[in-house]
Amino acid sequence: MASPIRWRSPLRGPWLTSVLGSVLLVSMPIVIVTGLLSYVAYGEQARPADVGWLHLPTFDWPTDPSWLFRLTQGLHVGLGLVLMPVVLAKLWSVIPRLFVFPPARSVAQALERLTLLMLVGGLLFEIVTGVLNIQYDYVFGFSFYTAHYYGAWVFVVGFVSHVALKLPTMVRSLRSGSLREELRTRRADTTPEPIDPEDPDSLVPTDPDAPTMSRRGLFALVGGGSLLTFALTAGQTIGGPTRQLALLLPRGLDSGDGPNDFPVNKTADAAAVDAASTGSSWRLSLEAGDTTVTLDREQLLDLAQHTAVLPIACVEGWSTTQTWTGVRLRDLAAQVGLAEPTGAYVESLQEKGAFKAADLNAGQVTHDDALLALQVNGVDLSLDHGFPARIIVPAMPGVLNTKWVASIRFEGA
Ligand SMILES: Nc1nc2c(c(=O)[nH]1)N[C@H]1C(S)=C(S)[C@@H](COP(=O)(O)O)O[C@H]1N2
Ligand SMILES: [Mo]
Repeated sequence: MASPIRWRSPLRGPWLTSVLGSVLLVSMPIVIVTGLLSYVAYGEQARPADVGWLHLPTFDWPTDPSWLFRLTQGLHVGLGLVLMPVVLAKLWSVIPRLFVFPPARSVAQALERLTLLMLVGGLLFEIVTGVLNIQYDYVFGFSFYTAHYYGAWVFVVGFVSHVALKLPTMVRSLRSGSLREELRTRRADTTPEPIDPEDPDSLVPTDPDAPTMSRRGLFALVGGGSLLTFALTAGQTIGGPTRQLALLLPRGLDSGDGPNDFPVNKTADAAAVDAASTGSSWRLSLEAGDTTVTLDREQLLDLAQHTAVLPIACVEGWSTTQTWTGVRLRDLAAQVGLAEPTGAYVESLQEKGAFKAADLNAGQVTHDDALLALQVNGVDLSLDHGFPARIIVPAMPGVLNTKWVASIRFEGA
């Protein structure tokens, strides 16, 4: 197969591609599975409305352990970001293939190239939409959830076919070299991989240039890139002074004062929730069937208070663990005569925006630590963190922990 461009890097070859590929083979399934779990955790409302048979069988997202979503979503976003340098290196290693002419010589090969298009196109699309979502830049004119979900399936089909087609080659190529030896080889001693007579499409250049770096140097560059990405993102989860380093996850750099000093996703200003509607005229409306009970904040504080240490874990990958105090959702259901609520629909004072309401499942309403929080870290919630009252439930995606709650409608008999 002829390429119009002469690719001459002596580092390129099936062994190098396979080493990079094996890293992705192990790690990408984690990104895929945790992403699909996020789809389950979000519940009915965030699911793309019309996905036909692409609907996965779902289950009620559990409430134990309380760090479950923190872990799955942290892995999804964290690993997704950290793998970007590996993906780029892998693409670089196979780039001559992109320019081969004619693009396909047989039907089988045309199909193979179609799966490659799905693999690379799907992955780049997922990276771009994912990163833009983290940056809070909804520049695209479509729903992030729908797009990222469809894109995921395109990528998964490409990924699975690619692995099925290339696994034997990968295993054979990995055996053709030794990582340990390559890690000891300096630039001056770096030589091209042997050309495999049985593989005319080999990535090894026929007229290689002199090396400008060793393979060890290339691995260090890629690993360094991943480490840098990690350093620029992990602070959002670790917290403390490292938070200021999390430049790639800018959300939540905005935070409050004193005990309320932890990341704010959307400020009261941004949600157009004003101090007047949250002041002394605020009432919480509790509903079940035809029963409605209205309570003010004093009355809520007179009910049994419960304290729990729980994380907020946002879909964007950041998380923060705080000590919350308030009324158990179970006790609020009892106020409207429901001993065993099977779910709840929570609405906020916010009039516009995607996150102004949320559906909770049975476990999320009845858990001992499922709260309508009035306080955090021993003081009243700040307006930005949801004063006068907010939902906080173990293991629930951040987005469902509605702030500035106005009403809760309980379901159940
Ligand atoms: N009413 C309302 N509640 C909301 C949101 C919102 O935009 N409006 N954002 C949600 C999201 S996406 C997250 S991650 C958490 C963040 O809570 P915090 O801002 O107190 O950290 O609040 C959730 N509750
Ligand atoms: Mo969030």
